[in-house]
Formats: sequence, C-alpha cells, structure tokens
Amino acid sequence: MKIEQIKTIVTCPGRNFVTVKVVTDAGVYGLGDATLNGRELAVRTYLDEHVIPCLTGRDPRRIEDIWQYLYRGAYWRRGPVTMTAIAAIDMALWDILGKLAGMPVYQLLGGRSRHGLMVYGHATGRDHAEAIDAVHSHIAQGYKAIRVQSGVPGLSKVYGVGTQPGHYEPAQKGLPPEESWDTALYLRHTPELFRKVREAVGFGPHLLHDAHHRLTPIEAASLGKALEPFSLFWLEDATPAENQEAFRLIRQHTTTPLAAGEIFNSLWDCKDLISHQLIDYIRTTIVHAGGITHVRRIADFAAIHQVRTGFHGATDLSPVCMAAAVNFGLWTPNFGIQELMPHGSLVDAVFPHNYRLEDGYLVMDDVPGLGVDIDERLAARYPYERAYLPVARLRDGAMWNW
Ligand code: KDG
Ligand code: MG
Repeated sequence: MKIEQIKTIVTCPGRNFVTVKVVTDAGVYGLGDATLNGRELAVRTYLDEHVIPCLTGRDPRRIEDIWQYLYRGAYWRRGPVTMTAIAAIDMALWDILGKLAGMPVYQLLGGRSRHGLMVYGHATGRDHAEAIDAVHSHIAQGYKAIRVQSGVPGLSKVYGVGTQPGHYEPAQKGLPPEESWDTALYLRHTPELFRKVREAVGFGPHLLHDAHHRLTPIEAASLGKALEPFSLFWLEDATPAENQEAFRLIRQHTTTPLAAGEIFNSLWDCKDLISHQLIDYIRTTIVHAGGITHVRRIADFAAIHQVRTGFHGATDLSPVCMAAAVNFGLWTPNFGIQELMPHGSLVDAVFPHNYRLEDGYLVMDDVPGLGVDIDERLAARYPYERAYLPVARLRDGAMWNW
C-alpha cells in the first residue's frame, strides 16, 4: 500500500483552518489538522515544500517510521511550524489505519477508558454580572466545568473576553490589534470575580481560569494563593514557561492546581514541569505537538508523575483535531479534562464529524478512523483571510507577554 497523493486545504469558514488530506492507492484517505493560529500559511508552505514531496510512495501504515523520519531525520527539530506539520501527517495516518482496520482510533490506542470526555466551556463577561450570567447559562446547558474570564474595570479589553456577549474568537481579521495590560488591576479584580461566582453557584461546578502568561512567577504565586478559598480546578498559564523552573516558585506558595502547555510543541518543552511535578495538567494538544504519536509519549510520561491531560480546545483547533482529541481522551488513562469552545454551524458543515456534546461530555460512536471528514467544495467557497491574535502592551507602551 502506498501514499498516492497528499494535499493541503486552506479554508476560512469564519476563521482559518489548514487541513491535510493523505490519499492512498487503496482508496482510503485520512485527514489531519495543520492549523497554527496566525501562522497558517507558514505550516502549509512547510508541508507543501518540505514534507509532502518526501512522503509520496511510502507505506501509510508505517506511522512510527514516518514520524521518526520527519522528526529525527530532519536536522531542524521542534518548533511550532514543524511540529504542527508533523502532527497533521500523523493524524491523517492514524485516520487511515483506523479506516483500514474498520475501527475507531481509540480502539487502536488500547480501547475506551471512559464513556466520554468531561469538557470545560468558556463563560466570559465584560463585567462580573455578565460573567456570572454566562456561568449560569453553561450550567443550564449541562457543563460540569467552566472557565471564567471577565473584563477588568480600567482596561478597555481583556484576553478571552469578547466585545459582544457569547461567542469569542481569539484571532481577528487583518493585522494584530494592540491591547493594553495592567497586572495590578487584574490581580485586584480576579479573586473578587471568583468570590462572586462561588457565591452565585456554590461549589458544585468546577471552575477554571486562564492567566495567559501575563504574570511573573511571584505574581502568579500570589494569585494562586488568593484563589485557594474558591477551589479552582486549575489556574492556567500563570507565567511563561520557557524557563520551566519558574513554576517551582509558584508551587512553593499555592495549592491551586496548575495547568500549562497549550503553546508547547514537544515533550522537551514540558519534561521538567512534569518530572518535578510542577504542574497538574498538561495542555499540549495533538495538532501542535507532533500528533497522536508524540502526544501519546507526553501523556504516558505525565501519567507516571500523576499529571493529567487537559488539552487545548479553542476555536483555532479544527474539528479534525477535536476528533483526534476525542479518540485520544477516550483512551488515555490519565485524562483530566478537555477544553471546548464549540465551532459555529458553518465550520461544522465544512468538517462533518461524529463527536458531540452530551450532558457536559464529548462522546463519539464506534466509527472507523477519527470520525471526521471535510466537504472540499464547501471549503473552497471560503478562501484564506489574514487574521492574528492581538498583542499586549503595558501602560507605558512596552510589549508584554501574550
Ligand atoms: O491560538 C491561541 C488561542 O487558542 C488561545 O489564546 C486560547 O488561551 C487560549 C485557551 O486557553 O483556549
Ligand atoms: Mg489558554
């Protein structure tokens, strides 16, 4: 059996997605997500120019060998563009293997460990009252876990909070918008937000919060401590993790569980965080870290250190990645939680998929492969549109972490 053709499909049904389609001479094809928010065309070019020409004619069932060829074989390793490209090919090959076997990918990984993946949704509000309304509405929809973000008085715009109530899309059309940031205001405001949310809904639902790398280690430690009475499921990306040791300081001061890793691309980005048990949840997901083959290694390494998975699942991860995440999460013994920012109906029409949300859990049927497809004719109607995440500046104009 041979890989006959691989193509990259770029589409923008509301936001940009890059999809890889690997076609075999056995009449079976597989799909992989290659979307890297704001860098979509860099990944497509890497695939088209440097990966795809090397793979045609190879046996698609040699998933491990193809992974090693693309990672170990290349002089230039790691990095978001490379690892997203490898991930897309890897996902597509697992999809093909599942279809050939007539089994879902979770079955190939070792079978189900659970009936579904507990997800967390996003409750956002421009102020506390709006955020609390959004929490109530998530509870009414069956969510068991809810991430809460709110506007900060004195800041015109805050990460994770849309300008309109409801749906929030992190990337915006055109060049990167600039937002201002003030850590002191945020730190004053955030514990108060969670005090009010707990007062409104009690301690039943799990609550989460994303600090989006905006804090220094000591600021993060102080926030974690201040949030302890409200019993968070996790505090995410409390500080940048290029220096993994930075988390040790946070850990010494607070028992609020910590999550990190949505921007990591390999085990090497989280090895120390995991082996020193400086985090509780690893967020590195399939599309940005070398696919199922590599993330399985991360999850297994995490398991022996009692760290659980908590994959990134914002709207910039396509339904192809979500389908892979659902298969993975049904299997992985140390699954923790899955982020879910549901896509709109147009994205769902471009990427018909089997997974669905039922009472706060993502479930899927026993379908071959990943259980996701692409409507290429519909996709072709929505060409790429340049879009970026915003950048953040401090009050004095200096650039800050995003
Ligand atoms: O591409 C970046 C977004 O997905 C990110 O800003 C969202 O932080 C995020 C999250 O936790 O979903
Ligand atoms: Mg995040």
